[in-house]
Amino acid sequence: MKRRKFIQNASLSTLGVVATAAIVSCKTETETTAIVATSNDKVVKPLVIATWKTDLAVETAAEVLEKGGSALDAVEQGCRIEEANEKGQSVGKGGLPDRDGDVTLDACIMDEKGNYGAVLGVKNIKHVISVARKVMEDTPHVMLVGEGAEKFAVTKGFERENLLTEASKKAWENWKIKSEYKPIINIENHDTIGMLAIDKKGNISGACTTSGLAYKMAGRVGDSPIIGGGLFVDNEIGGASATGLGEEVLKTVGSFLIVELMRQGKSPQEACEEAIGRIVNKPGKDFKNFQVGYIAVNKKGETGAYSIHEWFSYNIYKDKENKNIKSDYFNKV
Ligand code: SD4
Repeated sequence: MKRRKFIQNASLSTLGVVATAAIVSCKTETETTAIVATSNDKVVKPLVIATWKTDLAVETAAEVLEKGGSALDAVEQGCRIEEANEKGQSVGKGGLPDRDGDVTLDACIMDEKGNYGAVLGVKNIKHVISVARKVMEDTPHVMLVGEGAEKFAVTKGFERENLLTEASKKAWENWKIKSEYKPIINIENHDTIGMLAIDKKGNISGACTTSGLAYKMAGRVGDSPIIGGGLFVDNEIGGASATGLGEEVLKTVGSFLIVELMRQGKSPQEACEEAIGRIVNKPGKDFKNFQVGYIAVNKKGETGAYSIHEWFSYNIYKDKENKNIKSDYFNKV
């Protein structure tokens, strides 16, 4: 099957309004799927959307954008706030450790050119989102893992530090009494941060950073640092990010799926709902004990969010206001 992609950029001048229209179409011999991109609709920018209650992170990203900074700088700076927040037990310093007591971090970042960088299973370095950016910008690779990633970070000036706080150590010691390993995720309270931003130029970037599942097997990596899983950005279409049980997100390539659904004409909300549907509608899938939540934004600055269960929320900055909003969800019984 032949597949061709046409991208056209055209300047239109209608009724004194100048707008840029990007027309993206994917043609095969039997079908024409099209749509998406900007028209002369009002584009909401700057804009930031991030998983969970992440007021300060979103405010920080918004400040970068309001000063004319890039979406890439905004998502990096925003995510660093959560990485430094020791109270958040699923990101950066203070993250809950794996079953051996090691805090291992995963992160990835994507820019408006479709570039991607990631680090997986990194110990002793707090700002892994910035290390992921260095991988993207300063190496010929897209992913560095474990010790190699840590060594790379140190060569780039990042300092090693103990990421296990007293509170997280205590929680791990309590967990060890029973050592019950269930790869499920509490549906109410998580704070992996996935963030998407549109800057004043209309460019979109995204970032995602986490310590992964608490008490995971040593070496386990979830969706967060994987392109198309925890994050995907296509500057012509939009972006998406995930939180929750990474295994389920990975099996459905959730963030990539959402962006592709938007490319086919779905709104960010419809695309998030369909991506959750792909998880929960698998025959025999017992989704009662795990959570997955998605956020998405399209090129126009329309947003969407959806989760399996109640309790997922997201922060959104637009029209100069930063709000935490409860997401709509699937399991209403
Ligand atoms: C993971 N998706 O490692 C992450 C965990 C998460 O809020 O999002 N926690 O599977």
